[in-house]
Amino acid sequence: MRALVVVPTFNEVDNIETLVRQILDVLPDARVLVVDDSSPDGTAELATKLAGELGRIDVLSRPAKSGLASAYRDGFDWGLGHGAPILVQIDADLSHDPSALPALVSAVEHGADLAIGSRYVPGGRISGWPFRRRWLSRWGNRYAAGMLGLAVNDATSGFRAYAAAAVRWLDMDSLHTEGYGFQVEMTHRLVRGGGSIVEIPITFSDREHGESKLSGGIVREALWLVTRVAVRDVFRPARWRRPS
Ligand SMILES: Nc1nc2c(ncn2[C@@H]2O[C@H](COP(=O)(O)OP(=O)(O)OP(=O)(O)O)[C@@H](O)[C@H]2O)c(=O)[nH]1
Ligand SMILES: [Mg+2]
Repeated sequence: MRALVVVPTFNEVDNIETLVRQILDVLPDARVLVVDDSSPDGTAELATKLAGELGRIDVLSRPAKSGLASAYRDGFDWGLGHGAPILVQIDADLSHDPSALPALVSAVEHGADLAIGSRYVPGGRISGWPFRRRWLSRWGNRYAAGMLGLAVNDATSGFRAYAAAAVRWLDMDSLHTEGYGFQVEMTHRLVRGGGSIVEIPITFSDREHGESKLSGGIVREALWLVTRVAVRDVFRPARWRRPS
């Protein structure tokens, strides 16, 4: 297996088939793991049917909606247990175009600990978001990068690929955030611990089917995390270190 692409889902029945077909197409030697939290719309049943039809797909069904970070934690654990050398994150809502996957995976194969699909590097784009959402994301990212000293343009992006070794030393069991603040938390740990990051430009498209799970609580959680961690950094040395 070249890479494991982990797809967290909650009510993505209108998106999952298009997505997994595209992933399997662009990465002929990768596998897909759908991590579904008992979606009432039958996402897991459809994914299981696709697994039988297409192969290279597994489904991890969890009993209740438990948040994005824990879905990735469980998905990555599964991947490490099955010998995946690279672990990829992608949203199921078709916001992340699978055609960028080979570039992300290749960046890790060429030595990056983390490759981020970035909206905010030259060549990156956002399609379909209203001004308010763009503004929040852009300035949220500037705030996080400034406060945490990250030379990263899109630390909140959920389209990314990690080297398996990096996932191990980043210790996802001790994360403090559940929403997309966890993307920032992982990025920060990786930078502080001496890991390397490459940003690959992507076009992000707003979802067309299904409902967004983004809430004010998730935004507040992320802002609070950034502020708290920035203060803590002043007093405490890095706890996660890249093994040399
Ligand atoms: N397994 C699982 N997946 C989740 C959970 N919350 C969100 N997801 C999935 O995570 C991905 C991102 O969620 P979205 O609702 O698109 O949230 P978002 O991308 O932050 O917000 P939008 O930009 O408005 O779409 C999607 O594939 C969701 O189905 C959860 O609690 N459990
Ligand atoms: Mg989305």
